[in-house]
Amino acid sequence: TPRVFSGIQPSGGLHLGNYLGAIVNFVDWQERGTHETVYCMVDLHAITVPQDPAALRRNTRELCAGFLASGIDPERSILINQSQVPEHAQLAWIFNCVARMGWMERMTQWKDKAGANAERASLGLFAYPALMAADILIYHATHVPVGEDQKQHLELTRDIAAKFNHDYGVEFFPMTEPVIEGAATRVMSLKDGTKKMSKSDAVDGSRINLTDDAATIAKKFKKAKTDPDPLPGEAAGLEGRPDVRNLVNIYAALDGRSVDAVLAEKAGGQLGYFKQDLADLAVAKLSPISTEMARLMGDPAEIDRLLARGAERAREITVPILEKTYDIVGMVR
Ligand code: AQP
Repeated sequence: TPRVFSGIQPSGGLHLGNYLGAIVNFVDWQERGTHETVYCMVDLHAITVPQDPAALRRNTRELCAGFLASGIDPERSILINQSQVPEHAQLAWIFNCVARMGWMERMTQWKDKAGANAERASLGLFAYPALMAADILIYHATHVPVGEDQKQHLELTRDIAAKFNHDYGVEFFPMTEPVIEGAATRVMSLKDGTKKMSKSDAVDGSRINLTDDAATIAKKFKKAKTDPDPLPGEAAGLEGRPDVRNLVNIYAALDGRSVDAVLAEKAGGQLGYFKQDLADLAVAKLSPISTEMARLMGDPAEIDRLLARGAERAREITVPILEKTYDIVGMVR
């Protein structure tokens, strides 16, 4: 069966960027039914930067609740927590020995996150993309729906697969395709339209969390950075206005319309009114999800049961692929 794999870090709460850039597409692949779909909370990735243990545990369960509330069906998709399927980390070690230092050093996420302080960054942060390649390739997944920011890591995944196949003279790991699609592949910060919306941004007002209530959502959009000009009549008029462009993109994505269609209706409108409309739309779309998340979080034992079951199903796939990999590499079994 052709497979789709993707993951999200439990490094904080889910935000609108994760939802529109990733989860909406995860649900879409599940609904298409053309591929087996595997979705993962990547807790091993989360600890590449410091995490408080209690918060990590809560964020992992909350992320699971977010997947379920957004429409991931644990019967039709395989829903797992990374550390519960040990073959991810085991294959990652092999890939640490395949990937080259120089490849990793060129990763922009590494450069952004380690910054000038690479000496003090964790070894895990440096090796992050090799673990990501293992997450995908331990399922022989061919399609990986992600936001725009993950494009470079997916190219590296192909490089690792190709080098492994070449070094060992096999055609074992497939070439994966990044699937960067949907109306919002790059949702930007509400405080800076040139920076992506992210969990790790210290300013909570920079993002809409899936758990925010209606009043908080309205307040965050109201305080979102914009400029004093009214809305243009078409997308071309958003040139040089990244903050406004971001808000219009979010509106269009939430409403399932094109940016031009939204602007045709709102042309000439003041941003203050548009922000109110946007808040209403966001609340209408997100409040059923946050309500359902809160309900699911009331029974963490049920979430844990579900994840244990997901891990069992996943390992039917990952154990044989790891065994075959070890065999190719020459490990005595
Ligand atoms: N702003 C975004 N717009 C569109 N897609 C996004 N994704 C993340 N941010 C946006 C996509 O969500 C999936 C999970 O990514 P992640 O777990 O790395 O989430 P994050 O919010 O990017 O996490 P952090 O901790 O906040 O990381 P950094 O340090 O990168 O800011 C991916 O498919 C991602 O593309």
